[in-house]
Amino acid sequence: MNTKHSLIRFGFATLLAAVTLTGCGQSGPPVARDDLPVKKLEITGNDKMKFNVTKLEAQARQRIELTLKNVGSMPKQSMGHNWCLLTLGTDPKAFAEAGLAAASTDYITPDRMNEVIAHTKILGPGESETITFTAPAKPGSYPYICTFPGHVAAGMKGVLEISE
Ligand SMILES: [Cu+2]
Repeated sequence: MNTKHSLIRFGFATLLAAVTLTGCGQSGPPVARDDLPVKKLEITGNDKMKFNVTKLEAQARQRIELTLKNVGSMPKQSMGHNWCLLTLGTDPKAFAEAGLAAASTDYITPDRMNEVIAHTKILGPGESETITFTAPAKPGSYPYICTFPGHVAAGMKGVLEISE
């Protein structure tokens, strides 16, 4: 056994893994821009199955700190809310319908997690959650929805506008 060679081989394999993980392809998360301030976004959901804002804005690759608060008073089992940001071109209605039975994963089917950029968990009345993520690198109108059954159909959705 040649120790030196296996060490080199190990080093090379590690390098390869690192390159793969940091993502040279499109599937990896975008690298956050350090020259921009963190964008703080706040949004609420209510008992009428509505978000208080239907349009949010951020810049490409900007760090985002988003807080969702459920300002309603109805029980979580019948009126829970989350905030789920979808990839460009994902159909919100079809996405929500695919997750109807996925209660244990916040009504997001694991089959379609590749279409989710970021999401909070389902929140009950008075609860809030803050998530941080990096805005997509590609400008465009990214749909966001509440995945609780029936809420997209009732209009609980909006758009995150990503500019250059
Ligand atoms: Cu909802």
